[in-house]
Amino acid sequence: MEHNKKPSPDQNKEEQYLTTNQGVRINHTDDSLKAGDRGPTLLEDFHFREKMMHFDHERIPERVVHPRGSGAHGYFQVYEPMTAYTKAGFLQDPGKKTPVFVRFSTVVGFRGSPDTVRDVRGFAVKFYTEDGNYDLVGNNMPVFFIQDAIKFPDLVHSIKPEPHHEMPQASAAHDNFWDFISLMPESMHMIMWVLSDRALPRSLAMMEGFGVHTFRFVNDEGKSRFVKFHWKPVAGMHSLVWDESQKIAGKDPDFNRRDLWESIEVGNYPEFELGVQMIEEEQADDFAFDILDATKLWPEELVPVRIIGKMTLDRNPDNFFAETEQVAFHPGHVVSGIDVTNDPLLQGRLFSYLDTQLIRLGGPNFAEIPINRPHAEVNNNQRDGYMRQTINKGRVNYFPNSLADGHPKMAPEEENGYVHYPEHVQGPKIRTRGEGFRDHFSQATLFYNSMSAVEKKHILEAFLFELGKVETMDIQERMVRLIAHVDADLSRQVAEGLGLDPLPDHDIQQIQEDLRAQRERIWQNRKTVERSPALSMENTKKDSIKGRKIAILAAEGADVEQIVSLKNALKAEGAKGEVVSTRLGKLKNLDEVKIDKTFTTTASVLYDAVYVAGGEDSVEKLRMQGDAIHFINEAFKHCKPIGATAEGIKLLQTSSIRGVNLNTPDDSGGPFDDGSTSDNGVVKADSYSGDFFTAFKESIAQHRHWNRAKKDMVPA
Ligand code: HDE
Repeated sequence: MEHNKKPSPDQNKEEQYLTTNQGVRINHTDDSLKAGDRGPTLLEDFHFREKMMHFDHERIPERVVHPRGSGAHGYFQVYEPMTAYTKAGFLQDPGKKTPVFVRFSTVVGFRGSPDTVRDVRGFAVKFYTEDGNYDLVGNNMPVFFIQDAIKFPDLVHSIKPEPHHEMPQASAAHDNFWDFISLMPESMHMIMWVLSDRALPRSLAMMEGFGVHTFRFVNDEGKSRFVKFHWKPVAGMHSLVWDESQKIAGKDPDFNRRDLWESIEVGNYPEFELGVQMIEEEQADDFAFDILDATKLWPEELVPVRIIGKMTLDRNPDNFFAETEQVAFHPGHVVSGIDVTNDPLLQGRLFSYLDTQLIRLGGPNFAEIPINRPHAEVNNNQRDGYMRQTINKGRVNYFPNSLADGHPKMAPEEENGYVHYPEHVQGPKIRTRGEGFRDHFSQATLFYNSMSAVEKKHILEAFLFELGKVETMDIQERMVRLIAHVDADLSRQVAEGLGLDPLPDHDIQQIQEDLRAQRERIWQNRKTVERSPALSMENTKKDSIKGRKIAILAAEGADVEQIVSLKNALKAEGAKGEVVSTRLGKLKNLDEVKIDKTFTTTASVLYDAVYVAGGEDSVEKLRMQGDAIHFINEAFKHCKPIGATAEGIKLLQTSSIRGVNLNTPDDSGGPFDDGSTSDNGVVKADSYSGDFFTAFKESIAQHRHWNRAKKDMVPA
């Protein structure tokens, strides 16, 4: 972990005295300088005035979007030279480690808002390459709400808390947002993503990332290809459920931030593979989407994702403000071999990100803040301005010059001088968009059709939550009509849930005919797919339990061996077992096992799975504890794996879980169905064994067990 750690001043060294900012040692900091012990404070108290002045100015404006974020350091390595496609230096040598800093964020909530709200997640990566900084400023969803940057201020105003009373916080569930969306059909594809489980990542290490826009790769022959960037989490892709997300927002508002921090501290480094989709210039018109439209993705089944490297996050920041808060990303920070396109959303971003740093970081010298400083040498004639750090030497600060022999000089292309791709551009000055940009629904429908039944159900529930909070019926009705353009059945279910009349059949038929005619007109026979399995999280790999947290319920008299065995087995897989009991300390017979949390300090929503250890006395105590029973019920309702061995099974019998076969020799007749064949992630055994662990591990790797038919009957 230490290998790429930068030296930073250690304020707490033994020999260190407290000083003023001028370096004067301080001899007393608990009382201000006064005229007499009950007299007024004196203006000459330089220590008090300096300390207070600094404190008064500690806050800087938070980011207007993405204010809540969490950062991590790491490195990137390419798997194979990408020379044929790009001359970008950091994509050539598999032996080279390029340092990175990543900032994950939510978009809407203020800096102190909870992590687990329904929102897009920012996924911004700064590569400190030898040829200068490259920023891949992406999101965890591959498309965006709007097609043209000029609509961004409207979008953001509508989703932020309403301006008269500043409510709601970190939520889209209010009239302003849905008013705007109901009038912006281009947003429907993104809306489907935002209402899907993708908006509720279980961990920042368990979500995908996307560059969103189409960029260019340019090789050293000057040949350009269109490219889309993907990050694929090595730990697989997993989400929370909505009820859980809302509860976590109260129980642990730092849930995702804590998970990232703790994973890195214990050496469970988050890893993401970098993937690229490439389209040849000549093929750009082959597909039923406009490659410049950021509300469209390139289905992986049409344009495969090629995995080209891996990013590992292995070091936590030393100081949140200095690094995570002051880091400044910009999609225009590109290096030779990577270039932009005419996507009108990207073009607007190319202006916005520099501009925003002027207000946020207070001036044009933010590139000199340590976290933003390139590792490549910086040499130019820019000078002065607020907070200038560099002490430039010499008299020459202009180009061309003869007094410094023309230095710093221009770099020819062979020496990596950045040359913009010489795309031919010509056209009338107009405020309009390409024809293909008018197809707002094909991919919204593609996304919905690619979901599993459970994912579809979650989208419906999300619509009912969001639109259920909308108070203006006109807005709800406009949304019902818009949703009918995506899926007629979904629209009907939303209408029913909101207590509105569904659209009449002839309206639905008309909508479908109009859409069909539009698609034929715009796309003719261009390539498309009906379904894209890659879009469903159900199809993500589920072979690892790395990074998962398992609650171990135990009380006095619990079977120590079972607990220790499980904890060790989990640790070996990169997962963590935490003992949860009625109080802190150690259980009397469990000297080796510390209790990590109590039913007061934690809750089932903070874990991926729960295990009940055996031991007659322990289980008897837990059976008398409403909190322990609620823990099981809630985990069951959220479809989490539940494990129990020996007497631990009795706690499951006492709970309200249903539809699971819990017959044991000592079945005291819990309220569950007999004869059920599938236990759906409830793993139990008469004694703890390797086989039990293997089965439990597999069920944790599955993450959730959606087919618990009777889970809605469970009170939790
Ligand atoms: Fe941003 N965005 N954005 N955005 N964005 C900012 O820049 C903006 C968009 C994204 O962790 C701001 O430094 C416009 C898409 C991330 O520091 C600001 C438009 C994508 C972050 C800004 C977009 C993003 C930002 C606010 C529409 C995914 C956080 C603070 C044209 C590809 C970076 C800042 C961090 C932050 C403008 C749309 C990603 C105001 C005008 C699309 C991850 O400049």
